[in-house]
Amino acid sequence: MPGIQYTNTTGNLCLGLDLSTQGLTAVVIDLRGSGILRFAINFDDCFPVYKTKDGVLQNDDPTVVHSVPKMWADAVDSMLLILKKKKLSPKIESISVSAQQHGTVYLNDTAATCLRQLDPSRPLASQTSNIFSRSTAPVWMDLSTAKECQEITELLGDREHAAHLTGSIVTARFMGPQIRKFWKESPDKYHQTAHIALVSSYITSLLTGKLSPVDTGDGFGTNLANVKTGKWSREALRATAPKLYAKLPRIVRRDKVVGKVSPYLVQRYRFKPDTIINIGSGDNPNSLVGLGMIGDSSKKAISLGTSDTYFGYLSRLPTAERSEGHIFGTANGKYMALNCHKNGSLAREHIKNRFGLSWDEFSDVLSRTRPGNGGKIMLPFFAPEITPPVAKSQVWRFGGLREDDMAANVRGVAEGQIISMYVHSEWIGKRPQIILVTAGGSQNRELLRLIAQIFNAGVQTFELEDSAALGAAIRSARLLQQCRGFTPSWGELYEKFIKYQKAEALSPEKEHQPIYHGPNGLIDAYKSCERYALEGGVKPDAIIAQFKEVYGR
Ligand code: XUL
Repeated sequence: MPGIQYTNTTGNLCLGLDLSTQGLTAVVIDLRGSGILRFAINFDDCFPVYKTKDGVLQNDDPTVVHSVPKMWADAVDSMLLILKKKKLSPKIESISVSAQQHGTVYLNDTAATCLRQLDPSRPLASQTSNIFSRSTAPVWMDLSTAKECQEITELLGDREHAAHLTGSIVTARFMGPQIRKFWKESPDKYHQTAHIALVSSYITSLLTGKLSPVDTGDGFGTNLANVKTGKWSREALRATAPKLYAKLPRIVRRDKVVGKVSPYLVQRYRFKPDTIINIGSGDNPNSLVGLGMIGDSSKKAISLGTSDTYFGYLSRLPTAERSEGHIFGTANGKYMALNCHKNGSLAREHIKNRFGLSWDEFSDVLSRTRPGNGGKIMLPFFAPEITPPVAKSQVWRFGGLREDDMAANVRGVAEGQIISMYVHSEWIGKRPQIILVTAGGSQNRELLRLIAQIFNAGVQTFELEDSAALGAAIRSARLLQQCRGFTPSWGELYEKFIKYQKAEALSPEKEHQPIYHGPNGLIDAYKSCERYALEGGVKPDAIIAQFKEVYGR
């Protein structure tokens, strides 16, 4: 990776581990800020035995999306063996886990003892394979709980109350509705479940050798916590499933040491016994740190990963009523607002593969096509969508966009996705002057140009695109220093560890602004298409015709 190197070998290393949908990434930083190291493992490539595609299991019902917690244990084992082989593990002083949010891992009553007594001569996955009361874990892409969402909403009163209490309307991929569905469908297995972890607390438990609490970064994305008190809400728990409180991890508001590495980590991978472990958190709250946004609500971020997310820091809870988006906790005990667009990189990839393009060719096509696409608009819901809510996959094409028109489909998917992000993020505070862009898609300069145009904002990218793993590593560094009696400010840490791309921030090109933002511009036309497709509104033909008239076909 350009610009990223590692120079220190003297110790005081801090590790961030990010278990995402498709793989596990480790970022190692040293306290002096003199270098960064990165390692990555891809699930499909490294563990074909689990038969995942893009990190998840195939299911006939596209709304059911699970992964395999045993595979994640295998990935942790492999990554820690890499760190041992590179002679880094004995120098690591502090570890934080980041993980894909919302996934739930169901453990039985042997889990606590098994984790405490792991045998260092044996791999992690094989000796933990009996700790699950459910062998698969529904992940954030699972949208199969529409019925349970409705039931919980009714039990809580209404959507507004649910959003006010828990930070989100009752949301299909969240822990609450997922648990309710499991309880309804498999009551025996539910009652055999002693502990329900989020992915971040499950991975943290593998490191500490004991069941770990969750932080509010991940714990608020559950529909089970009260976002005002930072505690589990008895009311939400009652509306979800019986005897639930005893099965949930403790919830903790800000970073704190939850344990030291287990004897298993010390003996198998050569960690020092006093290496501390921070509370784990979700990938988005970690990205917020890895992008330098704690305390700064003026900037907003877009992560172009498996999911696309748009998020910003909030010092206070928002009060306005809303029907989409989420509030999560942050490392400093405050809040962040987030929208998640599930089709993300998989939809872009679908179009890229459909026309046999490489990513460079995809970008090239984008650079050669005209902003506005001559009024050809795509709503690219290749899979069910989270924002806006779309229950059944369907790709909508308007303005004469033909399915076999390569150039117009490439621009159509990119413009459709970014305009959707723009339109649905209005509730997340003031429009920013700078948008920070991270994750895989941030390498694509043409996508960045499009973000600058559509958001009418400068766009900044980073040397390291793994902002979640970096954020976790920075949280480890801060906690370590805090334990040593000196807590650095977030700003000091950002200065040391966050490196902007040397290339200048992209600015919106003035001449293209009216095409998107002018009256009857592409954003207005897109809104009409969405209203027509998803809400039964009037056909968008007239507004598209006007667009073509003014801005060209
Ligand atoms: C956020 C969300 C996704 C996952 C992906 O609410 O569902 O961004 O965290 O890893």
